[in-house]
Amino acid sequence: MGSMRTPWDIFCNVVDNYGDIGIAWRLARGLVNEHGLAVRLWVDDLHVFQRIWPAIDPNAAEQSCEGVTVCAWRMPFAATEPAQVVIEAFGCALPEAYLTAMSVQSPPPVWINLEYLSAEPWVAEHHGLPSPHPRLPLTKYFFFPGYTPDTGGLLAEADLAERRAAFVRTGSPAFWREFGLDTPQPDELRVSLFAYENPALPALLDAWAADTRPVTCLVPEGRLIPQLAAWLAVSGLSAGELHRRGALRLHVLPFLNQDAYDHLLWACDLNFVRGEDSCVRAQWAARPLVWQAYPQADEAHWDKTNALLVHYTEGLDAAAARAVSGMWRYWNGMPDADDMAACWAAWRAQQAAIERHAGVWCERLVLAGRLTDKLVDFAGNKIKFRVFSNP
Ligand code: TRH
Repeated sequence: MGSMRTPWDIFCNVVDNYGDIGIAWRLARGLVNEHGLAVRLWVDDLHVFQRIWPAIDPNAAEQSCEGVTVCAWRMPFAATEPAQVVIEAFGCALPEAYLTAMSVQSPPPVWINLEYLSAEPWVAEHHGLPSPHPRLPLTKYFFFPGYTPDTGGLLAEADLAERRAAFVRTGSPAFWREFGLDTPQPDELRVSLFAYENPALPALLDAWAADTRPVTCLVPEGRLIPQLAAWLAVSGLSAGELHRRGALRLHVLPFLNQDAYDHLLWACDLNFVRGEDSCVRAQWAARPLVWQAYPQADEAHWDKTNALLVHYTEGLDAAAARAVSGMWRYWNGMPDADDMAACWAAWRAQQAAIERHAGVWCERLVLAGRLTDKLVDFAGNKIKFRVFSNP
């Protein structure tokens, strides 16, 4: 065990969609860029990774990308010396061989399970709790991201606000041109739409088509395409296509890399986002958003939606708060939501207040703290404690 140890290993099992790898990749980049750490990122599906970061070679067993060592997580897992800090993203279950190797190290690595983000109040109580392994002399700690200072905070680069401000000042005309679009007309609303299949979609598109002002909707290629094609009554849709229905112009964009997707969020007036990472990025964009929570069988996502709504609408006047909640609730299929035409009309009536609030909210989010800093501190404290308890 005398060789150099890679300081951090992150394990990511792509369950579905892009959130697992989206978050693991953002975290890995942050640890390298901002904390100068050596990071190995183990990913079991490099094809999905390549969608959000096209420089990734899906066939490479090991590659260096943006200063991160990206390793294909293949089974059986080759003998590997564990890192000092091991991040298990979303309870992905580390390979047995790697766990065994961790257990014979002295002192053992700091083992952290990075959990899903939720605004629910129980998160703060569970953040940082230890869980001893039932067999091996190892302890896993639960690290919960969250919206309050007593949680693990939110992923954000240190220069995010600065980069966004620079883009907003000068960058959006070039961004629009890249996709063959002009800069928006003064009365035009530009909306990005990233969502799971959603029974509420046709009613939303109807509301936009019937709007009194132009609405341009930008949809990166993905799961919504069949539903959009059905609404447009066309046989299929691909990137680059433009369709008009009433006040609505609908553009299909290629799926963007993770950084370009940020630009889309910064350039739009309203962003429909989903899951976890795009939702947080839309909040950092300081623009109004409508969130579709990752659907769960027992409707647990309604609790998550309501919990974030409670936080998010704090400080908004009653009519604007109702307008935001109305859209979010309808979009998440909640049973007591108003119909979409009424929700959209209410949102439009409150648009200015909702826009102002998005900026205030973004400033408030800073108080939760940055997840990378908090994770590095958390791991550092465990390492210190370990040194003192195992001299
Ligand atoms: O893809 P998602 O639905 O991921 C989900 C959630 O994380 C959910 O909580 C989890 O349980 C499930 O996966 C398994 O949504 P999310 O979290 O917003 O992740 C999308 C990622 O894709 C995000 O990092 C942004 C990125 N993205 C691009 O890079 N380019 C694009 O064009 C778009 C639309 C997204």
